[in-house]
Amino acid sequence: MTVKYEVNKNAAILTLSRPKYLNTLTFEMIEKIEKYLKAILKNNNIHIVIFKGDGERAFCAGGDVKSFYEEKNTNTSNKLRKNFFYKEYQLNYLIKNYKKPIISLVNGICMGGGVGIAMHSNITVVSENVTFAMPETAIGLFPDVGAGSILSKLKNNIGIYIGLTGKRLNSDDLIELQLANYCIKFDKFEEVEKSLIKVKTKQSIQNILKKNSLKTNSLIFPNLNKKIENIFRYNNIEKIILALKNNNEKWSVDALESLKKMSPTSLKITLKQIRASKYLSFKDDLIMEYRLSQACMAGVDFYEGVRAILVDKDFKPKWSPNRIEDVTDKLVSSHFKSLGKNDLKIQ
Ligand code: QUE
Repeated sequence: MTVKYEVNKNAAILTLSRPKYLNTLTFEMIEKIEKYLKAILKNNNIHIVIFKGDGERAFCAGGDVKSFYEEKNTNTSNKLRKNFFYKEYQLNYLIKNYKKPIISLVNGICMGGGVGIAMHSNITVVSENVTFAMPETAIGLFPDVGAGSILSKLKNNIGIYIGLTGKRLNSDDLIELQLANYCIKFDKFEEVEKSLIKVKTKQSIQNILKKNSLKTNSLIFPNLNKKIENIFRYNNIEKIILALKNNNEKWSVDALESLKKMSPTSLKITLKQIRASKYLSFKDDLIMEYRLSQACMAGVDFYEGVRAILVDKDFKPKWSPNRIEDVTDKLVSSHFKSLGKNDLKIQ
C-alpha cells in the first residue's frame, strides 16, 4: 500500500507510505491521492484532510525519479515522463485550491514533490526535526511542483538562493520564512492528530495548533537577508557566481560550492523560472513548469543527474553543456516554449 487512507471522526488521513524509499511519490500514489481528494469533496461527513508520512525519517523526499531513469532503458514510449509531471502538477493545483482545510504534518525529509504537497496545503505543520530542500538543480531539473510560485514570493531573493543552491532548511528557517505555519514537537503529533479529527472549523484547527506550538529561532534568517538580497539580485548566473566569489563568508563559500555542482542548464532555467513566476498566477506557473519539465526530459542532464546522484552514486555528473558560459540564451529560451496541444491543462 503506497498511500494509506483512513477516515476517523471528522477527518480523512492520507499517509504517504513507501518508508523504504523516503515516501517518494510514484505515479500510482499521485493518482490515488487525486482520487481520494476528489471523493472527500463529495463526502459531507469529512471536514478536514491530514497528510503525513509513514515512518520517522521522511514526509516525502520527492518524486520517484529513478523510475524515469529505468523507463529510459526499458521502453521507448516514455509515458512516465509525460504523464507523471502532468498528473503531479494537477495534484498540486488541486491541493492549493482545495475547498476543505488540508493540514500537512511534516517530520523528517521534505523535498521536491513532498514540498508540492506540504507547502500547498492550507496549513503546514513541521516537527522540530525537518529537512526541507528544493534540490532539483543537482539532478538536471528545476524547482517544480509549483515551487516557482512559492520561491518567487520570498523576500530578499531568498527563493532564488534556495532554488539555485538547493540549500537545506530546518524547521526554524521554515517558520521564519513562513513556509510553515507551526512547529510542534514530533512526539506530540499523535496527540495533536487526535484533537484535530474532532473539530470542523479552521478556527478550532488554528487553536489546537497554536496551543501546541514551539518557539523557533532561525540562525540564517533574517541575519543573512540583506546579503542574500544583494548577491542574488542579478538576472545572470555568471554575475551571481562572481558576487559569491567576492564575498568570503562561510555561507557564501558553501553556496558557491553548491552552485559548482549543479547542472549549468538547470541553474539558468531556474533563475529565469523564479523571476517569471513572480508575475504569474499559480495556474500559469504550473503551465510554465510543465513546459520546463518536458524540455528537461528531452535533454541529457536530467538522466545524467539521476544516474550520478541516485543510481550509480558517483556524484560526478557530466553535464552538457558543462560550463555556465556555454549555456546560451537560445537554449534557455527553448525550455520555455509552448507545447501547443500538449500544454498542461487545469480544470
Ligand atoms: C535532487 C532531487 C531528488 C533527490 C536528490 C536530489 C529527488 C528524489 C530523491 C530521492 C530520494 C530518496 C529515494 C529516491 C529518490 O533524491 O527528487 O528514490 O529513495 O526523489 O539531489 O530532486
